[in-house]
Amino acid sequence: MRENGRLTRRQILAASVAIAGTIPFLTKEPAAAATEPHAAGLRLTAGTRTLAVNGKPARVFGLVGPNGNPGITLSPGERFHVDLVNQAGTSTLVHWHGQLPPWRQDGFPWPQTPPIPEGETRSYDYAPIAGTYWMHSHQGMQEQNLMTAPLIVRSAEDLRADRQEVVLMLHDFSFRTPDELLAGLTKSNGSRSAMPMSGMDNKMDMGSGGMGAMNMGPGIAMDLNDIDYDAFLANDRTLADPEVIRTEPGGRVRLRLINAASSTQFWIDLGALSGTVVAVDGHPVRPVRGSRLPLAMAQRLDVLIDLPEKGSYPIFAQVEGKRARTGIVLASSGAPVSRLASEAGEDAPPVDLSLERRLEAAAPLAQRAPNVTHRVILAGAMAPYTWSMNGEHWPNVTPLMVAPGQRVAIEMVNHSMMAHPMHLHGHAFQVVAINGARLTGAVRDTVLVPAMGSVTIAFDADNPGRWAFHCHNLYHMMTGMLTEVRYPAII
Ligand SMILES: [Cu+2]
Repeated sequence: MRENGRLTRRQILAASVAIAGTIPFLTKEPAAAATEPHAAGLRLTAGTRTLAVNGKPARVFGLVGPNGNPGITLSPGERFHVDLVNQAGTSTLVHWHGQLPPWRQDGFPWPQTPPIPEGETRSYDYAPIAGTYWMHSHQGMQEQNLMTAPLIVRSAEDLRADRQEVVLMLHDFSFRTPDELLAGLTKSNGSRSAMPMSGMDNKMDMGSGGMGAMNMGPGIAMDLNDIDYDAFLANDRTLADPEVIRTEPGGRVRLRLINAASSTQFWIDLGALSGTVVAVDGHPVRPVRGSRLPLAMAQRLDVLIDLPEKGSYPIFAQVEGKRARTGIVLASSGAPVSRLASEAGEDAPPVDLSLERRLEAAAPLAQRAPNVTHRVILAGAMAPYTWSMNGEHWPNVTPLMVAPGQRVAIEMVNHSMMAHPMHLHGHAFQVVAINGARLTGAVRDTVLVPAMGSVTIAFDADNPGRWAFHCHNLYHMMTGMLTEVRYPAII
């Protein structure tokens, strides 16, 4: 079939079913559960699957829930009671991004919580927090190979609102392996013009526009897009063959956007529509209207959209610094869906904090001075390609110590020419300062620290354990930009 050139998505997916006999994920009976102390939870299977990307088959990982769909959706009040079955053909461990479980259930490979061997099952049981979350492997570079899925926890309010829920998960995709991509980034130690990746041509002239208070002067370049990807996916599909979601004329939609890309930030472009941002990273904010919304790696946005009477409406996600875009289409029944160009008319600007500055938590932290403030310098460069926190590279790091009951502030100061989406496990933090200017910002789990900028977050230390704190650009994380937030007396 490959000799015939590009295949249709349908042909590729049909072929993948035809060869299912060779795919353990589709054929093997579940291994006996190694740890099943009580009633079975929802079954979540880590496995592999085939996508059609640019007319070619692509073998990737996947996380399939009890109804055969990616990930898990929980009803209001339902516990996160899940049996994770590893049929991925290798050991794995899955992190419930943004959720606040006891630390041993967080899915980070600490010595105390090793990965799950192939064929085994591990059970999880905790009270989830409502909102738009996601799950991804935290083992090796499986996340880069799309071991990611939505984790949606619906609230009673969601049910009452009676809105059509649409999940849009974004990915960056390469036919090269993550190992090849990482090797390409790290092998160069010369000038950036010697770098093998074409992504290097995406330096943006910051000039005097856009970055406001940073005042870096004209001609100073900011680095975007470490990797030149082959495709950008929205719900596993490109804009050449987008998912079309049928809506009612005049329908009311809650769009749950998840940036699950490894190394790409997007501008969400609602096209002819406008929306109201009501939550970020699962946590409610005071409503903010908008039609172009920045979305850093690992972040989520909940956007309410009231559709016009009838028609078809693309929802685009455009890559920062590029014209490339992906997306889905919301179309009322019978409305024709026209072909969409995979490139916008011009490059998107760098993803920035323009939205972050406007956000206010619906439920802010109580007013309180921090008991401890940690200052963390984010540093690194494209050549040599290494990234650090306070000059240290994972795993050779000094934990940031916090104690139960403390109000903790972390001031992140970016000494590099690249923005870093910083994610703290096990805690929801509030954004309390941007470039030194105080604000009562959003409560969330991932915040972008712009090139040469600073962001301060605050949280209450209420979840004792060992917690990863890292850049969610996965190639930055893999080359050192990860540390630990740790409580005393954890063994
Ligand atoms: Cu980073």
